[in-house]
Amino acid sequence: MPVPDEQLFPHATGNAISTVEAHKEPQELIFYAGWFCPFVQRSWIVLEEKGIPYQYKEVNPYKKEKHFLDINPKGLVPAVEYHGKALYESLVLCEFFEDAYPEHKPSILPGDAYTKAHARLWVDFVGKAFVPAYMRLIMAQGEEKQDEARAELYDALRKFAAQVKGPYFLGEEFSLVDVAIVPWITRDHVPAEHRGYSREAVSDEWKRYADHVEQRESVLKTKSDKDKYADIYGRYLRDEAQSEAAKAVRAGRVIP
Ligand SMILES: N[C@@H](CCC(=O)N[C@@H](CS)C(=O)NCC(=O)O)C(=O)O
Repeated sequence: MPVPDEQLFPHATGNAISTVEAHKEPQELIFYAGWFCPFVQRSWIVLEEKGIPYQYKEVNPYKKEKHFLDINPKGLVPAVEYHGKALYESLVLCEFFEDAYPEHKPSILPGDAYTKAHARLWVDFVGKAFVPAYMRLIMAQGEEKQDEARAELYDALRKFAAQVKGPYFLGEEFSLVDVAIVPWITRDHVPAEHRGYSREAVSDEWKRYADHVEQRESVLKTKSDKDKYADIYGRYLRDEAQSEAAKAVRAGRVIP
């Protein structure tokens, strides 16, 4: 039986349409993407930042088609084929683009070893503390659980915001830390409309950072229409989503 998540709007909308249109031609790097996916948006932002030639291919990862499973056995977008070889995991892909295309600037990781390690610590924080807290909030049912989840999310965001040098996480340069978190900022109208979240309630630092980073050109170029995201998030808000991430959050497991 098809899972409800399979019923996806089939293609990007808004600004992201022209970006998809500009990347139809075959290239040695094929980017398997889902227009709706925040993890995809991370890798997509890096491709756009660096002007790397790539071919965009839309995939519905909930269908678990054989060709896609051959590329990513986890059946998740994003994934790439590079010279016929497969890779996946959004942050691994971001670092791969950095390493495989050194002549394509800007760099998303600083050259200095300490600052690079510091950036990776906060990318790790985004994955382990922020993303699960964000998902728990949108999936929480009932006022009490929602208040608890919102407090947990605010706590994570305040810790993050306290480290922001401004205007980007590391200062003047846009980096992997910004890439790791910005797709969820782009989508935060969902908790704002349905879970009592607001940027100002987190902190002034957070609001200033979020308002700035969401205006980055690569972020705008990979963004679809707000109402299309809202359709997908409806399943999370009703706690009906059957994605691997939703199942993991429900079971208290690490998000795959
Ligand atoms: N850890 C993965 C997560 C990717 C992910 O969960 N992608 C979702 C779409 S946003 C997916 O493909 N879901 C299909 C499913 O859950 O069956 C990454 O960072 O790339």
